[in-house]
This record gives sequence, structure tokens and C-alpha cells, in this order.
Amino acid sequence: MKSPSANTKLNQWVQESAAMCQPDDICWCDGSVEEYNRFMAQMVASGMAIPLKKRPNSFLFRSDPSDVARVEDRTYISTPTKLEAGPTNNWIDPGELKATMRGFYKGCMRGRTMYVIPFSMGPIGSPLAKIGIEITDSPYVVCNMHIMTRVGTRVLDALGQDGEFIPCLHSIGAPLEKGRKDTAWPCAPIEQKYISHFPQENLIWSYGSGYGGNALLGKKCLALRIASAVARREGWMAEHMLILRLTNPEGRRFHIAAAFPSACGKTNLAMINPTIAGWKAECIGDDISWMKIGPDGRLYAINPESGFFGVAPGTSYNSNRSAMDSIKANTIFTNCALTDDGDIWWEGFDGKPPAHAIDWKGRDWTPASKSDAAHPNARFTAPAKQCPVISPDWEKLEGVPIDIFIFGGRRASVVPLVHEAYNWDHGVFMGSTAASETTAANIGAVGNLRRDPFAMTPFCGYNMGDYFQHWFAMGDKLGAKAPRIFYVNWFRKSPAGKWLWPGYSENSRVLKWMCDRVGGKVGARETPIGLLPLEGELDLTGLSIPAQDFAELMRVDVPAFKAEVPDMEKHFNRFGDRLPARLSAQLKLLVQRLG
Ligand code: GTP
Ligand code: SPV
Ligand code: MN
Repeated sequence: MKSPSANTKLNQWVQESAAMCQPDDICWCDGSVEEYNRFMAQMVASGMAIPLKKRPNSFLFRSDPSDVARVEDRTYISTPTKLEAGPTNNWIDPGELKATMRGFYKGCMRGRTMYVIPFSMGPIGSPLAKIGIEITDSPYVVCNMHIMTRVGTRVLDALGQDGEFIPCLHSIGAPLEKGRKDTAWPCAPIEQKYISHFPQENLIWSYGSGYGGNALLGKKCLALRIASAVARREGWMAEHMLILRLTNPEGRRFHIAAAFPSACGKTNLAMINPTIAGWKAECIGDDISWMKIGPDGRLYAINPESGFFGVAPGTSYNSNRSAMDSIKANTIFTNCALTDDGDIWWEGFDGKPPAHAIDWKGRDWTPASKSDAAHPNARFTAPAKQCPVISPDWEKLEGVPIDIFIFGGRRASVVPLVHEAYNWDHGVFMGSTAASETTAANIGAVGNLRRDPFAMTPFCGYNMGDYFQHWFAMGDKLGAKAPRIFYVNWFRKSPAGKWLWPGYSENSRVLKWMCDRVGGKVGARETPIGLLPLEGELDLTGLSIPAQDFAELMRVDVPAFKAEVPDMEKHFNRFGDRLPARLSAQLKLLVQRLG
């Protein structure tokens, strides 16, 4: 296909990539509904996609059992020196990594079509938006990109003849020999997978996986890893944060951005259905926030995405009504179970489990089966505009002004339901020492406690020590207009292993307390770890939590925090002289307060 673009650099890059990957043909994507339908129809015909009778224009995909999540072990930040990538990233010298990957890319698209996807992260025309071009050999990726980003000809128009774009090269790494029948989910073995970033060149090379953040390169690769590096250079922020608007009964609006690690509750909080009378919530984004200081000196956030790539298991009308309403139609499901009447199902779905289903591996499943019907990292891809609580301002070009930052994670013990930072530096300290139990969103062990600063461990495109410093620099610029910082833990458990907090919609009570703090309506008590709600000021009206459970939920476990100090020191020591002195100072203060 002839290039529809007049951009010389783009055309040259596409030609070079085609010469290396050797596809049978090249298809420039226009982003149209017709194009989406055509690719879906092709995938249905080839057996890769299963149309769902119960959900209009919706399809189920089953991945290869080895290709079910991000692969942090195979993800690289390839800066000229290892020090620039820092201690939290995998690093290979750019020359060496490119040589290795060129070896894999050579001829990798034989027997396949090369799709060129022009996409915008952020609404086209927003001062915060960035253009990317993804080259891929996966039609599944093209359809997902249609939902997750703004794709098509209007992006090429915005790019013009000499506009800047971020090149994102992707291959599933499975050339199709002539006469061979394709598998339902072609991909390369784990040791050939590479998710590589070259931040100095704003370049992404991904090989071998067709799943989620490994393959939809606008998301974690561009909007977080590359964007975080660009943001530091240009003085803005790219964060793993949901964005929501809360309006109190008097009509005052608060905008909240919250960073939790993968599969730790962002989508759920982003679409919260408040249980407190008179408060209204609207969703702006569920995974990524790009933020820049506006003309009034406040921090403005946009959601660079246009869809939700959400965790399916656990999603129900009971836990997240708005997500369920968002996925009624026009949705891609990956690694969910298929019911006999042509619907999807997963663990935690409303109602009784089906008597029979086909599990995510394509095998018969019944409630008596030993394994899960859906993979724990099964996902839905749904357009954001289908969310019943999407904010009318979710695509506002200048974004929304952030009042509150929240950090958090999954901690079965130690960390109370909510605490507030004493000041910006203390808030940055809380973010930098955040810890959480690992989840199925990455290939690897689940349930291991790890430090995950700012929920950015897998997503920071440069030395995390410099990233900490960038947070201080932003705080200094924002001064009194900086958002207030809080830390939450929805996941504390009783010794018997029961959740102490009902979570989900009830988290609105905690958000209300935060807004009331900002509004000066409630006080707080000083504790060694930060400011906690005063007795009776966290609204529990209508909630029946045993007093003993609530006390445990709010308990500041001083000995347990003291016991964590050595691990915090070890964590900080990894950054050597890149660790801002202001963080060491905060750790000292914490130690003093813990006594
Ligand atoms: P990524 O898309 O991987 O970035 O995940 P996420 O942070 O958006 O997490 P998500 O909201 O999809 O939630 C992940 C899992 O945590 C789901 O199984 C939810 O049901 C569960 N979860 C979310 N919020 C709560 C909560 O308040 N309490 C409890 N107990 N579980 C929750
Ligand atoms: C995450 O893991 O944080 C996700 C899913 O949001 S993925 O797009 O696969 O990264
Ligand atoms: Mn995420």
C-alpha cells in the first residue's frame, strides 16, 4: 500500500522497517470503523477471535499460555550507560541490544502483513498530546490500539510533513512459512521476547509478545517509560495514575490522581460509585496521567488513553458497576472463559458460576475444576466513552487541575487504611518507599512484597533516583499550589485472612475525608507515619464494621514500621549518590518520630 503520509522521516522509517522485517505487504491504518470490522472479521475467519453472541460487536481471544502478561524480566531501558537506567531497570548497551534485536527482526514478518498505526496519546490538539507510530504484524494489536488510543488519518494530518513522532516497532516474532497454517496466538518463546526502550532517541522496539503492555506500545512503553524520560527533560510528569473528579454536596470539585501498582485497584477507584450521600464521582482516566503546570500555576492532568485495558477477574456489578456497563458491547476480551450461551465469564463475576464453560486455555471447565476458568490477568479492552460515569471533561485539551495525589498498594498488614503526608517532602518520601504485594499483571511470582516507588518500578524510563529528584523539583515549582498527598491501603487483612475494609464503593468514605482535609473541614491526629483521621471524622454512616476490625484497620503498628526501616535504608542505598538528600532527611525524621 502506498503511504498516505507526506512525512519524510516516517516514510523512511517504514521503508527501513519493511526491508528488515520483510512482510508480504504493508497496510496503513486509517482508524475507521470499517477497518476495525474488516480486521475482526479476518480474525474470526482464521479462528483467532470468537464472536460473543451475548455482547454486540464483542470478541474473545485466547493467548498462548506463555504470553499472558507483561514481562518485566525482558523489559529494557537501553541508555548509553547503565547508570542512566538506574538500579531498578534492566539494561543492555543500545548497540548490543539493537544488534541482537535486528537479528530477530530480520524476516520476522514473512507471510504476514505489516500494519502502520498512526496514533495520538492524548486528545489531538492538546498541548500535552504526543504522536506515536506503531508498526506491528498483529491485527489483534491494531484493533486494541483503535480502542486504547486515537488512531488514524487525522493523526497523520496533525503530524504533517515534518512533525515529530515516537517510532514504536512491534513484532509478535512468528514468521509464517508458506503453506503453514497459523496458530490462534502466534508469539515467540520467552527467551526471545524483548520489550526495549531507547529513551535518548524516543524509540521503542518490542519483539516476541502479543499481550497487553508488551504489544500495545502506546501504553506502558510510550505513555510511561518514554514519556517519563521526556517529562523529566521538559519539566512535566508522566505517572501510573488514575484520574477522577469528586464533587461534594456543595458543588465543589476535587480532582484526584492515584498511583497504585498493577492490579491494585486503579480501574475500580477511577469508576467509583460513591456510597456517601450527595457526593458524585466522574472518571477521567484509569491507568495513566500526564501532568503539566498550567498558566495559573496549578498542575493539570490529561488521560493520554482513550480506552480501558482492565483486569477482568473480580469485576462485577457488585464491585464495579460502571466497568460492567462499559463492556456491554464493542469490547475485546482476552483470556476470559466462554459460557455455553456465548458470553464471557470470570472468577468474581455476578451470580452463580456457569455449570459448564470453556476456560482460557480452550478446555472444558466446570465449578468442580481445579484451575481458574479465566486467567488471573484476563483483560477487557473497552472504549472510555462507553463508561457511564466518564466525565464530560475527560477529553478537555488542557486537562483538569489536580488537588490530591494518592499512593498505595496491597499490604495485608502494617499499613493503615489512610494517612496524609505532613508536607510535600514527606509525601514524596511516602511515594518513594511505597511497597506492594506482586500481582498477575507481570509474569512472575504473585504475592511477594516489594518496594514499588510511585507504582513506577516497571515503568520509569530512567534512573529512579533522578525520578525522585524530579518529584522534588515539581513540588518546588508548584509551591503552595501543589496537590496534597495521601497514602491508602484497601487490602489490610485480619489475622484470619479476611479483608478488614469492604473496599470498592466504600472507598468513597476515604476520598471524602481527603477532600474535607483539603477543604479544611476536618482535622487530623499526628502519628509517627503521618496524619490520620480523628475519631468519628471518617464517615462510616450506614456501614457495619465491627469496632475491633476498624481499630485494627486504622492502627499505626509502630514496631512493624520500625522493623521496616532497615529495608527502607537498603532500598534507598540502591540509588547511591543519585538519592536526593531530602529523602534521607525524611527517613531520619521518620526514625525519630517512631522513637
Ligand atoms: P492495572 O490495569 O493492572 O494497572 O490494574 P488496576 O490498578 O487498575 O487494578 P483494578 O482496579 O483492575 O483491580 C485489580 C484487582 O483488585 C481486581 O481483582 C479488583 O477486584 C481488586 N480490587 C480493586 N479495588 C479493591 C478494593 O477496594 N478492595 C479489594 N479487596 N479489592 C479490590
Ligand atoms: C499494568 O500492568 O499496569 C496494566 C496492564 O495496566 S498492561 O497494559 O499489560 O501493562
Ligand atoms: Mn496499569
